[in-house]
Amino acid sequence: MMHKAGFVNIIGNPNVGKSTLMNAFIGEKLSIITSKAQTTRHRILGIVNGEDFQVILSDTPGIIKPAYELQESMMDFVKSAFDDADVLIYMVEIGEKELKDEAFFNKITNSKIPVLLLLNKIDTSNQEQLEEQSELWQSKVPNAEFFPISATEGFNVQNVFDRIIELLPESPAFYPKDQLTDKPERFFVNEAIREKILIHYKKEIPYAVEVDTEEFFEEENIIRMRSVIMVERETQKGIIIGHKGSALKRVGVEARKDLEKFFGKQVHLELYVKVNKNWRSNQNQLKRFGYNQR
Ligand SMILES: Nc1nc2c(ncn2[C@@H]2O[C@H](COP(=O)(O)OP(=O)(O)OP(=O)(O)O)[C@@H](O)[C@H]2O)c(=O)[nH]1
Ligand SMILES: [Mg+2]
Repeated sequence: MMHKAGFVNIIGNPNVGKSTLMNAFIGEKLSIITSKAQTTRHRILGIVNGEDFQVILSDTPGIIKPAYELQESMMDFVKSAFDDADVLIYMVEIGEKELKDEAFFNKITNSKIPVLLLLNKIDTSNQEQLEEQSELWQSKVPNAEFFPISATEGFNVQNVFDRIIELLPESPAFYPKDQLTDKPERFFVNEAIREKILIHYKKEIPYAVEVDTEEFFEEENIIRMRSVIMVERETQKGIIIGHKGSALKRVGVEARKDLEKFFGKQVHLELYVKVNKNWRSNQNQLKRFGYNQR
């Protein structure tokens, strides 16, 4: 029996639905999803295994012009996604006009590997807009195969997946067949907490936050976790905690519910908040949090 395997890397502007698509392929909430841009900060592998295939998907941060070290490192993850791709998924959304970063855009249009151009969120458009946008994007990326999709509604998602399998090279599996991701359990704890922070706090707060899970201890009937929420300034610490700790409590309760679903087990989650001055611009801190590969 022929076995196919390879890397399928999803790139595009912030907030277009890259993580939503990856989760749809996996059938699990592996990547966090919010309505805010820059939700994803890492390159996250999601592996779909079949008897005769292994699709290794990469969810990546949305493409931006980096303004500080953290964002530089986020864009390094995007660059790395070009290096090992067997199939590139370039995702755009209804209403989007362009990819602002010209260098990345040229890489896509000059790509030697197959590119699938996905126009997402078509559930939000009418027929006329859909036709106009389809034409626009096909002419911008003529080397790509085009699919209008809705990642939330599942429209065309299976067809894209079938095409991916066709395009994959013949190869043995790269990872054990029961493996779902490359990230450790603690990573998903950090992300669940960060998602609630993205949802509940305004302006710069979510972007100044990093989460580090210091303890992850699995007992027979419960997993005990302790995580620290890091902010850049003292004032941000107060905002995260909120009046009598109410805001922090909400984050804890909601993250715990998600984590119980994710791990299929009861979870005890302890949260505390710490100031870590300017961690976003500090190479050593970034390395510690798994960002800087430079
Ligand atoms: N209407 C509609 N909304 C969608 C669709 N796909 C994703 N969304 C929404 O778009 C928002 C962003 O989705 P994400 O999956 O987080 O987008 P992303 O590209 O991973 O974003 P970053 O990680 O910030 O780059 C969320 O509110 C999703 O629910 C879709 O097909 N239709
Ligand atoms: Mg994302």
